[in-house]
Amino acid sequence: MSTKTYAGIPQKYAALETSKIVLIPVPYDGTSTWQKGADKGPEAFLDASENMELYDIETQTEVYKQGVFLADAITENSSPDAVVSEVHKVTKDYIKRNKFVTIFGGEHSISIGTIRAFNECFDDLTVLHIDAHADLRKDFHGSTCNHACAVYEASQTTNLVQVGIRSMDIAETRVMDEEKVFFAHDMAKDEYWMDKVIEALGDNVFITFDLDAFDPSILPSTGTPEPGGLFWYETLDFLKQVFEERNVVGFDIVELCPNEDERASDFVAAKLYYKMLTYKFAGTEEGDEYDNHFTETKKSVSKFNTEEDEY
Ligand SMILES: [Mn+2]
Repeated sequence: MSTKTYAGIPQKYAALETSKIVLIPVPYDGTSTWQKGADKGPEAFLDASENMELYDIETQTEVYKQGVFLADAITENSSPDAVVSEVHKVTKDYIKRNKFVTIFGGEHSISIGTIRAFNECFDDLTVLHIDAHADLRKDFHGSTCNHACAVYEASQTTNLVQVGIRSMDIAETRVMDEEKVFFAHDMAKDEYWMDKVIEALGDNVFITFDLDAFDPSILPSTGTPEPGGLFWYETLDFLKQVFEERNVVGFDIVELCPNEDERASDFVAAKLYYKMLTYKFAGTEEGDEYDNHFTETKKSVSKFNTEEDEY
């Protein structure tokens, strides 16, 4: 059995039983259309994480001491549908073990599986989708499990809020709920965009973070870079607010497409992941129990059937 741990943390913080956090790597790149290589993302991310300092200056915490279990990578790659269903199954299994579940891709199609799992386990889920691309196509190149379709299902089954968008097809305007979309060109001129996004979020929030949301000047190594993206400190300010003001139930980070000649992107991804864990657990003592409050049978129809609630 491999003794590799997340970020090289000591084994005592890396056991499944005692870890509050689970990290599932999904090295999959079957449907990307431009630069290939997102299948190498998890390995580059884990390498960078091992070379990262684990004390967070901002919060004066060491979040790895909450326990981070590095799950076996999901290596299914026989078809986009098979990957999505495996990701869905594994993610849901760990949610049901009462863990804070995080997933590192891989290309964005894997999020169809992660979102489905979280949506089945948490009531009235909001999906906070941070991305350069709208990803709202119902199908693409003959599959509903393509990276260009990453949040179509979420748009139909959850409260989908999209942030950083600056590239889409005109057909996607028919699916898009413009009141819940924050376009990059508007955000650049609106000093209140963070408050407006947070207002649009329900209590339970799953974050799907496509790294191409970042400006290519700070993260060039991604499959489909787009100019005009997010910068580091505004991203952290925003995420910190989301974690403080809402119940973030889990997250995924996708689309790191590593380049041997440019390793800074790997470190941006590693640090982003660690910062998100830090914000989640900043107020939690090491010895505190963690309860993710998943619900076995989701009352997904409750908002359309409120009669029972009235009695
Ligand atoms: Mn994208």
